[in-house]
Amino acid sequence: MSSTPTQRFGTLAVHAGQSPEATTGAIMPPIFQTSTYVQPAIAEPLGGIYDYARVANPTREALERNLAALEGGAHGIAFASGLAAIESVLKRLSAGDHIVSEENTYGGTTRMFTRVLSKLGLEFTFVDSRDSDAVADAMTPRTRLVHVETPTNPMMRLCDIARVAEVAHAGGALLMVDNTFASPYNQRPLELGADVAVHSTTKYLNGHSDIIGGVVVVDDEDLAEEIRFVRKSSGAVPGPMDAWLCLRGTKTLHLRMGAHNSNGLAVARFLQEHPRVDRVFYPGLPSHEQHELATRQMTGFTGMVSVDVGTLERARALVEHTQLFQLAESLGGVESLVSVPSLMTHASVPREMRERMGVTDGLVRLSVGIEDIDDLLADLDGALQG
Ligand code: P1T
Repeated sequence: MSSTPTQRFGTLAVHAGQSPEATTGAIMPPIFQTSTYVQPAIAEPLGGIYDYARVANPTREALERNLAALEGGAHGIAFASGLAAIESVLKRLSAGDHIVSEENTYGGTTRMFTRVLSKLGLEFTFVDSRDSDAVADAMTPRTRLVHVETPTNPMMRLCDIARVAEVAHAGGALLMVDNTFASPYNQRPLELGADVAVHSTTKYLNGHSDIIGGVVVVDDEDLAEEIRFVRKSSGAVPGPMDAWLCLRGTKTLHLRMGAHNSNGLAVARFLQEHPRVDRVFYPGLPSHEQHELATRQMTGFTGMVSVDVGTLERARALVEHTQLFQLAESLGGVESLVSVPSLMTHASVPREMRERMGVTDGLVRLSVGIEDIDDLLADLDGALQG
């Protein structure tokens, strides 16, 4: 079935980008587990593109069409990881170019910017993108890209995408939004004015904690071509089996996100009232300082909840006493996970930068899964008593 822009999200999740296989009618896209393709004549690949699987793979293309439809963009370009997807957009730039980045990104993104790409001559300024004036002030004549994450990992800070898109464009730069935490079910950056939406598909899009992957979604044909060129030249492609698994995951994205959103909100409300929790960071709570923006640019608030329990000892006690919430990095899978960002996902961020953003030793991050909510609340209550 081909999809049209008039179809709604759940229909796109199930069908977009896929049609029955021509020879047999197989309803699921085949896994084209091949590295190369036989060409009928020299340099005349079938379909004009199938010459080598780093360049083109039909399973990957089905995933890309599906993800582009979900993000409301024209082009999806899949990668071997979320970091490879982000990196591809920066690899379009040249030494001496300047990037303004939100300071509270995933720790691995900060590490790539400060310890890998800055060595190649790209220059970064890190800002608190909750404040669009801070973004504007950081722009220079050499700024080519503004990169934000919203909600941020792990502080759940928000960036006003429409406003910061205007700031970026006024300075002649593109806006890239890491939409991993929200998922396209809850937030669609391209519709708000961003030029690039990027994901770690490892998280909500795949949703089952069994692949590493990434995707870039853009509307602009020339930009898509540039990013495909970077991928072809650099090589960070996902394998066909992982592309197929992600495509299987996206078929239930709308159902899973509905459950993540409602469980996330219930956990946030419960922890907000809990005497052993000092602070809860969740954009869906009216107490979140950007709740008004959250309700304006998001339609749901995800299963990601961060809490400050005061000290590392208390954080340790909490994460070591949960039974259902498993202690692990990553997020967005059907099962609930818990982590201590200062020692895990954000350990590579310098302590001073970390603490300025609120990533204290007592901060605990929850990825609330889709289990029965009463069991999840009982698990957290028990661990907090322990
Ligand atoms: O792990 P990878 O697929 O390369 O994605 C990197 C990445 C990018 N953007 C965001 C917002 C992320 O959270 C991540 C990965 N994050 C974790 C592994 C984590 O536990 O936070």
